[in-house]
Parts: sequence; C-alpha cells; structure tokens
Amino acid sequence: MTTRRSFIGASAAGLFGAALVSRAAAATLPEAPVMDKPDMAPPLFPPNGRPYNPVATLNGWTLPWRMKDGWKEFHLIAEPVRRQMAPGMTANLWGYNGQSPGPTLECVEGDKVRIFVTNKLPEHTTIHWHGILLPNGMDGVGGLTQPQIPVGKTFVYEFQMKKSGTFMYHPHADEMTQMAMGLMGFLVVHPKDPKFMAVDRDFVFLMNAYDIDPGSFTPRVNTMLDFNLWSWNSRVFPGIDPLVVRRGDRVRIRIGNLTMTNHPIHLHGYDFEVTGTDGGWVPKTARWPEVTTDVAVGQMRAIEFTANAPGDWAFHCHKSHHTMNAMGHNVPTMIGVDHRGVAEKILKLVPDYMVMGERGMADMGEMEMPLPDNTLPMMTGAGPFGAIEMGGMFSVVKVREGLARNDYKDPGWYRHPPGTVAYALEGRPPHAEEAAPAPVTQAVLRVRKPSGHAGHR
Ligand SMILES: [Cu+2]
Repeated sequence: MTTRRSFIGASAAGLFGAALVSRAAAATLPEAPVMDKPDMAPPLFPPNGRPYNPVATLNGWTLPWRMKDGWKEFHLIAEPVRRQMAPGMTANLWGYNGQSPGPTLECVEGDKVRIFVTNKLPEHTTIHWHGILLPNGMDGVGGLTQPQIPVGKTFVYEFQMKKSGTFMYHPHADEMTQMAMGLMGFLVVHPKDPKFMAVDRDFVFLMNAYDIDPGSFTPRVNTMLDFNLWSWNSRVFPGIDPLVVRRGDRVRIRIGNLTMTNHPIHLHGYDFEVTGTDGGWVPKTARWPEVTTDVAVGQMRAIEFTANAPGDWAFHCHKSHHTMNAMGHNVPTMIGVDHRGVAEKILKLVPDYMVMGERGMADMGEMEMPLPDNTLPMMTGAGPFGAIEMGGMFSVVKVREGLARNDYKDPGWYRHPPGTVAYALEGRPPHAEEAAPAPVTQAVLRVRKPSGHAGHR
C-alpha cells in the first residue's frame, strides 16, 4: 500500500472546485491509499471506533479511514488500473485506489460515514451504495438523485449506517461500460454487538466477468453474455487466493454478483447455511442446509459453516464453463472422431497444428501449446496429483489443524492420512474388464415411424 500525499497536497491547493467538495469543506481530504499488490492484505483491525472482527478480502484489501468530528471519512478515487488476473495475464481495467475491485469498506452499525469520491476516469461517474438504507440524495443514481461526478471532481456522500450486513458499491453512471471495466467494491457493516453473528474467519469477494480477446488487455464492454473470463475480485484460477481456515473455526464467506448471469456457488466437503443476503441477516428458523447456493445478478449471499473436516476442498461456480479461462466456443466437438490421417496431412501444411479433443478435452489441462502473449490456458493449475484442469471461478478452502488465529498464509497442499485417498486397483481386474475404452456398441434401434392415421381410432 502506498500513499498519495503529493496528490492530496495538490487537491488542497485547489485542484477540485470547493463547491463540489461540499460543506464537509475538506480543508484537507482524507488520504486515499492505493494498493498495487494482487495478494490478499491481512484483515485491517479497526484502530479506532467500535471494535469488530474484520473481513478478509480475497486478492484485496480494506480501505483505511480517518475519524473526524465523529465521522468515519474514506476517500475513494475512481481511475484506470492495471490488474493482474492471474500470473501471465494483466488487464487494463477501471477500479478504485489502484485496484479492481476497489478496496472493501468496513464500518459498524450506527457509524456516520463520509465518503469522498474523486473521479480520475476519462468520463463522469457516480457511486451507488447497494443495499444501504440512506437518504435518497445519497443513493448515487446519476441524473436521478445527483448530477454525475465530472472528470477531475470530488463529490461527498454522507449517511449513517442503520443496520449491519453485506453490501457493495458500484457506479450508476454509464453502468454497462463502467461495470464491464471492473468498477465495483465490497461494503461490510459490522454489528454493533461484536458477539452478534460472530465468526472466526469472514471472507468477502465480488464475482465479475470480462471479455478480453486472447493477446489483448482491454475488455470488450459491449459483450452481453459471452464473457471469456469469469472472475472473483477480477482474478481467475489459479490466481485466486485460497480460503485458509483453521480447523474448528466458524467460517463465513460473503459473495456478491455483479456479472450478467447467475452463479451457483458450490462448496465440497461441507454443508452450509445462507445466513445473510443484501437485505439483511436470515433468521435461524428460515435457514436450510445447502451445498450449492445460487447467487443471482445484483445479489449477495453470506454462507456459514463450521470447519470441522480438514482438507483441500474445492470451492467453485458450478457452471462448468465458468471454471475455464478464455476459450473459443466455435471449436467443433471431436470426441470419437479418428483424425489421425487428416492430422498428418494438415501438419505438412501447418507445422504447429494440434489435434484437440479427440479423447475429450483433458489434454488441454496438460498442454504446453504456445499461447499468444497475455493469455491464460483454458484449463490449468497444478495440484499434488497432477493437472487440476480448471480456470475462472475456482478456488480451494484449505482447512488445517492448529493455525494461528489470523494466519491466512497458504499452508501448501493437504497431507492426507494414510488410506484416505482414492486408489488404483492393482493387478488384473477380477473380471474380463480391460483398461481399453469400451467399444461403442453398434446396435441400432429401429423405430417404426407412424405413417397415416390407421392406428388411431
Ligand atoms: Cu458461474
């Protein structure tokens, strides 16, 4: 994290119109720290105000604030950023304070917050505070509840947090473009009573999606459905932080969806309950067990479980196309097609030609094919047993014995107790089953098609 003292200094000297900085009359604006590292920053324990257990933002961080006359003051700067989506690929996005998504904002039920928003984008913007109960004029809908924030200007939002819960922020100005470019962030309001809904580990992330042509850097902003990078906090597997958990911890994962489609989020090895939405906490009597919860567009879900089963548990979107990185959708299915002869002939013409998918697509996970610059393999990631063959919205919940209370460091791969891993059958199979793939049965079922109406009475 770095600071921008020099920039703030310039702002006080009159870079911004005083009228726009409003009656908060920022003789000095609060500092607007920036983040330039893609890894999860340690949770930020509140240095002042009411106490709470802070959240852990996957591949992200929490924005520090300052207290001024009883107000918590934050400073967000909307600006173009470069985001590494996974090692090997960087995107030109729009974000806040150096990163997309922007920093997580954390405060406490009852807090009075003042949020300065400086626009360093090439076009106007606003911020809408999704799910927050606030005065209409603070709702951030450009043209409807406020003029858009012009380029180079700072606006101030002021409201009191009426309830605790899981929320987000995003522009309500040229929304399609600005969200397709990655402008968004998480907002958590902690309960006044730290014992209410208390957990040991509280993870947050937003789901977003990009359409970035292989070899290029900037998302196509007009794409409606056919995105090729399905991301969590603008990161894709294997670039997404693991969710590191101490055995026995009560764990909450808060997920928000700002893509253009729903994502059924699935956790292996556990059942969990949805304990919160962007509307509020779910009463105990209204919860039911799940292993997958669908998060629709514009929704947030908080799920909770007690981490009593150690291991490396897959955690992912259950739409199988969303656990892949950029891929062409116009590749024909080649399963069962014997193209040995054809491949030889093509190789004479195109020396780099590679036949794909003859036996399925698993080859892709191990393939070391030359890729254009700034592109990720479609299926990738190396695990302790080989290629993981995933991409996109996939991570691992790593549950371990005896971690320190706030230790989120990657503990490496799980060491399975002897005799607890699926194993290959040794020796000759007891029956006549051979290792070769089963031949395709050639039996053809003849269907007598109806002709005329003779059979009908
Ligand atoms: Cu999905």
